[in-house]
Amino acid sequence: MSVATSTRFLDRVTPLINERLDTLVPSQTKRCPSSEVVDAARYALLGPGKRLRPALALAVYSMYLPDITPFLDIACALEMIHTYSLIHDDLPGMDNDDMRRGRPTVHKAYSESTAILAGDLLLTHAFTVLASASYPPELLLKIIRETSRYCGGYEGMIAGQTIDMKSEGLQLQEKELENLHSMKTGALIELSVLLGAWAGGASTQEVTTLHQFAKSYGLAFQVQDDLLDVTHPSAKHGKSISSDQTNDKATYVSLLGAERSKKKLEDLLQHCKESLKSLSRDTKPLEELLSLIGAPL
Ligand code: GRG
Repeated sequence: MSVATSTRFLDRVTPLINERLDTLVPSQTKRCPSSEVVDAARYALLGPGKRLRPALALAVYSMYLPDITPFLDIACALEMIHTYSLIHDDLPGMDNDDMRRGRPTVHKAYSESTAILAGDLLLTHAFTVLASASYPPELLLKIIRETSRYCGGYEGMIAGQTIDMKSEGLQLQEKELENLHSMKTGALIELSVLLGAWAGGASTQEVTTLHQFAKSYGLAFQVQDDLLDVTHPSAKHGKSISSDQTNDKATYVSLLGAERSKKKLEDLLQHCKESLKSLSRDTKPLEELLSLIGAPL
């Protein structure tokens, strides 16, 4: 399955990702009849997300190998992990959000205990999917180890979420905010790019350049998210008030103000473009995914 045609990259890969997610997380198996937790996991996973993380992984991979078939399950595992983080982030004990992806959050549509288990299901099942991919054992081991590390509680997404929760009501310095976001939101974005690069066979230098791109992309994504929270809260949460303000979160907008945050966003996007220019590859799919966060606010 090659994705090198003229339509938009995201439009080409989204149906492939959605179809595969539906198969990888079935509503029932031979040994396991349908259950509410599985239904809840599928409700969250198959909802209308942008599929940004698998698309990033596939965009990087396809710069090296045009047939994305062997890598598709690994890209889908990233979406499963992302969806788990959203389900848990929305819980009353965390951000307490009622709406996600334009629909009631999982704990609202089902129950709190079902939402916790649905998130757990997606996280653990993602590792089953990764471990079942057809790659040489050494590469697979690296993919599994790094996925665990980037999502984990020491230097990954859980560590970022922990700092985020502890920082509510506090005014952070810019470096502290950057550290928080590079783990909470950035880690999974970096991981997506790195998995595409490793599985695609990028050189050490290309991996370094792509990692720099991913770091700036992840931060730009977060600055944009903070700006959207105040400029277009209903587009983001389906509510007319800022969720970050309600939860007393430290954000780029509260720290730098809207104008300096916009300038920071521009600088980060510029760095992303320069990183891509230095790769002698077809970077069009990545440029397209970059333009998703570069849209004027
Ligand atoms: C609960 C372990 C744990 C971690 C939660 C990533 C995260 C950590 C929470 C998400 C909270 C949040 C709204 C962060 C802002 C950036 C972000 C991840 C937005 C949602 O990502 P999109 O816009 O969502 O790619 P879709 O629905 O399109 O996939």
